[in-house]
Amino acid sequence: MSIETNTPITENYDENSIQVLEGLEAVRKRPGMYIGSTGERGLHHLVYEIVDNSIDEALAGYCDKIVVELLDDGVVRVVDNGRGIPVGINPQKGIPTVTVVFTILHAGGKFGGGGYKVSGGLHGVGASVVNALSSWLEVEVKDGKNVYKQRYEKGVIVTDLEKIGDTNETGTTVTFKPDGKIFTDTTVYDYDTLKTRLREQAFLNAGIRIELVDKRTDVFEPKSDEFYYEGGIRSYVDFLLEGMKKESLNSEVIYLSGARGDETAEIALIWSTAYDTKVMSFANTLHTIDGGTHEQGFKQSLANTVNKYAFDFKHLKEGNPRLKGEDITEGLVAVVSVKLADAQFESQTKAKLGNTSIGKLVRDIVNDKLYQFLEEHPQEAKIIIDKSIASSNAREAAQKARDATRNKSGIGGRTRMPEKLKDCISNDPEKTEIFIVEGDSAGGSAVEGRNSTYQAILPLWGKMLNVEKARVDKVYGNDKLTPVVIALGTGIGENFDITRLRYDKIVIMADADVDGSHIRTLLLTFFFRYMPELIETGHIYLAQPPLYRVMKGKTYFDAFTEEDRDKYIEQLGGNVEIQRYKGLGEMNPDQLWETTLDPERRTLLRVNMADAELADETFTMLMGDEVEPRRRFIEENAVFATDLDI
Ligand code: TSJ
Repeated sequence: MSIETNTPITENYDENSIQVLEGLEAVRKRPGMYIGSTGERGLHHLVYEIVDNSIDEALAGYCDKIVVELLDDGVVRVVDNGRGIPVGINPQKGIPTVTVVFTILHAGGKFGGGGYKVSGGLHGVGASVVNALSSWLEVEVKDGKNVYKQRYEKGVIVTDLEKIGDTNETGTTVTFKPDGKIFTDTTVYDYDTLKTRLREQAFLNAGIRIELVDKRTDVFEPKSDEFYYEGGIRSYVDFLLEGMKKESLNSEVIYLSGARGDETAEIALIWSTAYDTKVMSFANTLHTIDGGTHEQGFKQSLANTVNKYAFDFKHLKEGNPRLKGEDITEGLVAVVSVKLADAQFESQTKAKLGNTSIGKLVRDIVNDKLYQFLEEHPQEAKIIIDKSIASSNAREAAQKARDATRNKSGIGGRTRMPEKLKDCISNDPEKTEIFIVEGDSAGGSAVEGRNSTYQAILPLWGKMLNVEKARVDKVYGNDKLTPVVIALGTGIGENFDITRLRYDKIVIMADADVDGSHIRTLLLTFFFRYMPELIETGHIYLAQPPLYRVMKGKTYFDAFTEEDRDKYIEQLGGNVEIQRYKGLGEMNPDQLWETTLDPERRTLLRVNMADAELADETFTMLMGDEVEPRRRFIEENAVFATDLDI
């Protein structure tokens, strides 16, 4: 049965109806113009277009639950418990509003009671596009009294809006099957892609419950997820932090928000031990991948506010340089979410917000409220400022090393090698090795004991550092690493070029004591942060000098661990002589060759990324202010070792 007030559409084919057909015809002719692509992305976009409408209803305060179901045959169903799309006759078009929504291009969001106050550039426009690109689509509306239903095929009405039952509930259900003739690559939805997007929407709209249910029986395991975050973007920041597997530096997420007129902005942020920055920005819950005024306003005012506080509260003295934005944002995890009536999107991908007023709102919020937060939480403020200063030091050290390599590799001339480097004769980068040796005396023995054709020696730090006193960050924060960078030849950071590597194996040779561990940690951290490709391609090794020599008559074994030592004692039937090697510095050249340098007899440990990451964490810990973990490190004297390479 059809509703009484409604004249059957078929009897009403006037100019409007022709426009309708022409409009949706255009969508089918050039789908890419409306949904970006007809590939996998476009296919998923259909779901977002529909769900966005339910989210708008939730933002308007009338809906708190949205369910997305994946059904057999590529069919998707979206259900919400909002007011239901209005079924009354639209005065301009003379047909039910719900029919307008699905058959007239760009009708969404601007129909009914004036649409929504806050609506994204794309929100609400998509229902007719989805309809046009679906082999069929059915909408059901519950208005608290009746259940209405209408069906379309390729955007064309095939049944009038009919009453199909009674109800005391309200809500909208849309079920559709994307047209395989349009989506020629694939019509199979990827659960995880939808999951990521729906979770994001739940974060951005605190208090909305979004459920994703995979009901496909053909190929897939049934699975489901439910997203509901009371904390909104605060929870999002926590979630991002968890995903990065880094520790937070602040005790909890900092949350700032404000509104002006019909514009609102909220910001959640926290600093972590990471070295990169993760700032995600959204406008009307759309991810602005290319940033825009809101994100730029955030970063600018963040830098200004932290600097202002640092100078006002004497963390920086008059005359000190300002902390740079990139140093302040190191380790930052933040979500910026703004809502505004008339969002303007720019850039090719339409993912950059252009409204200037919202940038100002964000700046004002950060300038006021973040400053206030820092004033009220001086310990948190100190953590943030210390982190920025450490980042600034590390950046300057890297810059120095970079400059050093650049200046010395001018056109025409060969790079001048560091004075300390005792290079090998061969320059075949497939066969040569460089030993980075701790201390001068070990360096001397190594130079004498090596195979000078293939083995180069680079002693670090003439006199052994008492690193415990010097603090690792002090070592890192100067140009002591420059000779290493120059000797390797690759450059660092974005200038890194592995084809210029001068040696096949880079071997860190340090004692098995605390100082040795510090040096391993330092070098591995440096390689990890500035030359990770060296580790990924397996060029970095740790030398394993033995700890004991177990002798009986003319027979002897070198032991690298205490277990090994005991094993050899047993093997030789006891009554043995045991020599303990105190350190590399105490070995004579022959001993060093036999035990540590000779490719036939030595043990090398190849460093992998996990080892280096661990070193990076250890380094961060050593740089930090906590005394207990430092003490523990010194006691345990960590060794980084995995793949055995003999
Ligand atoms: F995309 C869509 F149009 F197909 C769609 C819309 C799909 C789904 C699953 C839900 C919706 C939708 C629309 N949910 N809730 C609404 N709400 C309205 O359209 C609505 C209801 C009442 C009033 C009013 O002023 O009384 C205004 C609007 C816009």
